[in-house]
Amino acid sequence: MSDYKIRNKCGICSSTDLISILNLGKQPPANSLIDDLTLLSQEVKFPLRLGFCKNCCFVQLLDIVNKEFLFKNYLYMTSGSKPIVQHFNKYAKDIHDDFLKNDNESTVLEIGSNDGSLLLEFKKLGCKILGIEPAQNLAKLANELNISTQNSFFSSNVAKEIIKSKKISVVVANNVVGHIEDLHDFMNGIKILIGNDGIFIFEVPYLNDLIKKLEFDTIYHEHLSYFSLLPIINWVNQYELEIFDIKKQSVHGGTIRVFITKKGNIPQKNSVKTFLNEEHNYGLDKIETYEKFAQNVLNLKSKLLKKIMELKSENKSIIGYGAPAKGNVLLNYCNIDHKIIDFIIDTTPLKQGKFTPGTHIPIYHPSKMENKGSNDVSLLLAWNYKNEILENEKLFRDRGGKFLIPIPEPTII
Ligand code: DWN
Repeated sequence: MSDYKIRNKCGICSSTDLISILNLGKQPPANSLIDDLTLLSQEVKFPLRLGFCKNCCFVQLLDIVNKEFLFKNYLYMTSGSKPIVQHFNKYAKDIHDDFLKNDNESTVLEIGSNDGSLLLEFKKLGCKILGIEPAQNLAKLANELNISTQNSFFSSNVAKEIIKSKKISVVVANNVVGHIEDLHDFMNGIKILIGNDGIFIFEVPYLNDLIKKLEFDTIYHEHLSYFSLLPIINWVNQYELEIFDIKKQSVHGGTIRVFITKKGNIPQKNSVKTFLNEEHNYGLDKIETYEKFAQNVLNLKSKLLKKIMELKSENKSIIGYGAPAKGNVLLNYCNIDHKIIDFIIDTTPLKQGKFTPGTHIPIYHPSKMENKGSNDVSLLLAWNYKNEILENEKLFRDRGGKFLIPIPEPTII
């Protein structure tokens, strides 16, 4: 099968009335870090265009890269970012308190369980757990940590096999649903797993935040879907399921935690209507909102490049802080490469010693930055952890080091 194809119909309503709203050019897959610069001839790039369905308002990629290519060996590790591990600790406690307190029999299943960071928190609370993780390297790591993990992609057939031997009370999927190509087989599988009284809880980046805060770098080939409530309601209703609650989270630039169950099983909270009203008021159902967003992204790009050129003219040394997937989208879209950025530091062992895709910037352990200071600027590629990182890098800043925050407005602090 080819590594890439063009979407010709909406992933939720199957309409062909799709239009392109933002074109980020040809980009390498955002997590396809390079081991060896002598192999650049093997580097691949694919078109990266965001589309809008005029029938159901679902925002989705128009260019689909084969999931085997993207996820079979995966370098993003949840445990690489302490703030996310802390977020998952609270997440597990909240779900346990609200839905699992008196249930020691059934199982918490996580789809896209990565290195098992969240399931470990449920295990500490006494829950039975099972992970489904397609990346061989991560599934192996989780099983070595005694987090029971099945190494496969999720599908309705996988769901049918699981319920033969397990009662599932809660299914969670964090920053995964946006990665799913066949949303209908996925939701059919969810319906099979949760039955009449189970619940499905998923967390995804919120389209409202992406548009309002110009988080264009979170648009990459792994993220096929960009969710607002309106299309989600259309999607789950097709499976006699419904949203009974929705909660805003601050991680990853702003996410929503969506709670789903069988229609009529749990009374719907007011939160659903509140979110729907806000989306309508902001215009997430209008093409003009996205046309303005695309123009704002172009303006941001020129402002960022202007700031960087000013710093280079002052002979400042610029380093990259964090090697997130989104960082590679920003660097490639703005053509900021190894000739501008000296190196990048990142806490994830799997990323250290590699190079960024398309821009070929070397990635090192954070210790590489230890003696940086007065003539140095850190381009904060992991801007979603700004507060934690500014706190952790007090020494760098006390030595006169500056941070350039690229999103939502290029700012030096
Ligand atoms: O959807 C996805 C999101 C949730 O996670 C995945 N498709 C891929 C991934 O996206 P990302 O790579 O943009 O996620 P993060 O968590 O924003 O990546 C942060 C990067 O920065 C990690 O590689 C860890 C690193 N980091 C660091 O070097 N120093 C993080 C922190 C907090 C730090 O202090």
